[in-house]
Amino acid sequence: MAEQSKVKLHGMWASPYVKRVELALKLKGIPYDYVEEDLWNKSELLLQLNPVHKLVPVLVHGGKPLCESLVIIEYIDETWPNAHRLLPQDAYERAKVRFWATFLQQQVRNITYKLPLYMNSKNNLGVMGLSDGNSLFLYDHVAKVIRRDGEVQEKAIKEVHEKLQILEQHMEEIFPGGNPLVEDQLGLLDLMMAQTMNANKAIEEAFGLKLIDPEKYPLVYSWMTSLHEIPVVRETAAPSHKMVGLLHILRKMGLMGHDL
Ligand SMILES: N[C@@H](CCC(=O)N[C@@H](CS)C(=O)NCC(=O)O)C(=O)O
Repeated sequence: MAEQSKVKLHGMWASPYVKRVELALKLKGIPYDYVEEDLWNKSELLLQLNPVHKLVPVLVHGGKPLCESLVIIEYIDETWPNAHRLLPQDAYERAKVRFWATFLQQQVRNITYKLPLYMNSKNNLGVMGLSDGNSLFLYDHVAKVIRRDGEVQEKAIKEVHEKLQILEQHMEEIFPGGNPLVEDQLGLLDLMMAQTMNANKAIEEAFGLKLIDPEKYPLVYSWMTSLHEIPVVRETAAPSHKMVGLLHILRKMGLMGHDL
């Protein structure tokens, strides 16, 4: 491939933000090279590519970097418009998708975890297959559910449910006429939620906690489960044994008081 059209994605294996971008590239059929970043010990290159936020994902197209997952996905959609549209063509529908994308984006915040501290005292990361010195990220409220006990955990569980309730109430507005949920019609909002069921399953396996209750949130649950069944989503998901291992470490660290 000519240098000016090469695509490179800098990411981290567990990052839901990176996974969205990977999905966009795969759905469009765009060949790309993947570079796994050590977020605890960030490379000079990553700092140069994303000097403002210093986060992954970073997409480099023809040598030019782009940061922020939603910005990157819109760029991908506009640069390769002929394959698999990710945003609606109609301006009003596109604005609505952006509204909900912003809502979903505002519900998440990355957390940075100083894994090496834990690794030095317990040295058990090899078992999980994690590289030395990675930082780890999860949805904010969910992270509190995992890493806390007692009242803080109860409050975090309540917050997760409030967010899910808002989504459930608006599902018909978000997907007027239903969401076909077939691979060739996945859109931006699907990409944003694509890893949620994977994380939900890992949380249930690790701690027996059911966060997305199918009875309380039938529409959201069915959206998440159908998404999770789509082959490209499954292929892109982080391996569940690694996710479960990661969750156990996050909880141990949280309970030991290693905080952000
Ligand atoms: N708003 C950013 C969030 C990206 C983000 O939080 N990336 C995390 C990985 S999940 C990261 O690079 N964290 C490194 C750090 O916090 O130092 C996006 O949508 O791309």
